[in-house]
Amino acid sequence: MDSRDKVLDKYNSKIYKNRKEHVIEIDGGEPQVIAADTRAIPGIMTNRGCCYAGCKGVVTGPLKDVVNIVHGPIGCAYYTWGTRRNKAKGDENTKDFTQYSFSTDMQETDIVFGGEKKLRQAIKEAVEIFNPECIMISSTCPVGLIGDDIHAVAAESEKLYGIKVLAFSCEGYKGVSQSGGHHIANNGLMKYIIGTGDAEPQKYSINLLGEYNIGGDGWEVERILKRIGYHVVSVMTGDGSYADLKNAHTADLNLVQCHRSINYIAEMMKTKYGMDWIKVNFIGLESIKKSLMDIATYFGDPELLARTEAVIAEELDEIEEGMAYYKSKLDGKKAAVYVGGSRTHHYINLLKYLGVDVILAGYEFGHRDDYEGRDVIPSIKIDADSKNIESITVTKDEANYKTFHTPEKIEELKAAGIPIEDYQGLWADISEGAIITDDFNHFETEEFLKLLKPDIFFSGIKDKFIVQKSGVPSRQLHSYDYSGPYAGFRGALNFAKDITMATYTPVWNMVQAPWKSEPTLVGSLGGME
Ligand code: CFM
Repeated sequence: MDSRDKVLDKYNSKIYKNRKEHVIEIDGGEPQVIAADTRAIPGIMTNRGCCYAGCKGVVTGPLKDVVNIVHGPIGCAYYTWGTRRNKAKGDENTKDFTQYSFSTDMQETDIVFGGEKKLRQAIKEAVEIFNPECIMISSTCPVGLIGDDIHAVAAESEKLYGIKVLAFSCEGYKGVSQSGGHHIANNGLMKYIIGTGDAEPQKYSINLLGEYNIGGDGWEVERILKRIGYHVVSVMTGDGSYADLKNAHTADLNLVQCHRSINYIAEMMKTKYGMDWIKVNFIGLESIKKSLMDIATYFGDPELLARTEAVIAEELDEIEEGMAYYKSKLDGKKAAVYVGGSRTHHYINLLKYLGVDVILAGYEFGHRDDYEGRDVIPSIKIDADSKNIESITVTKDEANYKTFHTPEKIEELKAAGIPIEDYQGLWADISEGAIITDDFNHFETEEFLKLLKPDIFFSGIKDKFIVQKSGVPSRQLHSYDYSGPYAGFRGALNFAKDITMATYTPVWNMVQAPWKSEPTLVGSLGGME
């Protein structure tokens, strides 16, 4: 029996039937189909979050000049505040409210008699104290259950205060994971914000989508892009702002880092404004080089291409010695990588470069296209849960529609390997023999850990400590623990250093429960010791 079968064999027949579709072993033959984006089994310790977490926690929360009011009990606001490490900095033109956690703090009486009054009061206070240009309201579970009309309150407040007020019906229970919340947030930003600004278009301007500035990743990517000569109109949404987002439609090209959380905006902007998008990955040296060259090739200016090559060479030069050292320390190690919906793929290239093989991997809430590539999208079954999430249709904006290239030129660029409106998914880079578990749970994590014995385990706070207690070092790939950035050239060096430190720390060999080596109960029976 191989490892996959050994783990699945421990389930009862009902659960086995479900999980066997989600756990697969990569073998080079036929393209493999995985079950994804379906309901987790009740009672299983899944690592997923909720719809509200995807909307407020991931997409709208990082917008720094927005007062994000969480309409609900205090815990929902508190636990989506700060822990994701989406860094932001205000300046003389842009306010930064990310240091505050805004909540209506619903109590039992609000649940019984309705919470709209309290929400109106919260908006009033926020306007009086902080004077924001934009407020976003996110619903938590009880709000949906009692039927507070947050959209009506938003519309009324918008008139009353003359500012933008958006409401998101992203109750935690909607959909099967945080993925539904991404979609809801994308819809709101697209409907009410993108395209409302009047900035003048600039040369070689881009939007960076699906980059949330975790541990400063976005800042590092922006530094490189600006060095080459691009004008970054907006970043969605790490260290992003309402002020920048309004003008996103003026850019020439959308770069998509996290496909899972934001492909909706990329697609809608293509339809509405004619803007192409390309899939990029700024994690791992080979990926960064390819992404930067792809962007320059898209614009097609020889000067820009030359400048890109020069910047790549200089940036590589800076980290070369360090990377070679860490590579010599890490070569031959094995890793498990379990993240949300795109990082698992993003880190494979960097790990490979360092000589680390990914033997176990998975997503919490990826869809089939995140594993198998966008070609499978037409064949994905729409079920009741996905229908529960609104999918909006946008139409051409005649006034702002522009295309950078002719359809012929686009075909030519695609044929040259530029991933225009394309994403190949995790399958493109995962090693033969690796085990993939979709919507991974704690039971499978522990069982595979015992069988496959990776040298390092990349995951999040929910399983970090179980893994470490079993003697395997773990780094959080969601928050980077207290480190970062990991994106860009300098980020790659930070990453290599952190995982070298983790794997060479002798403490992991000393982690053993005391009762495994010495008796913890001492007693006597009938006078005998
Ligand atoms: Fe995109 Fe993300 Fe991810 Fe994600 Fe996330 Fe995250 Fe993630 Mo945690 S937006 S899908 S919902 S890359 S918070 S910054 S690390 S699970 S793999």
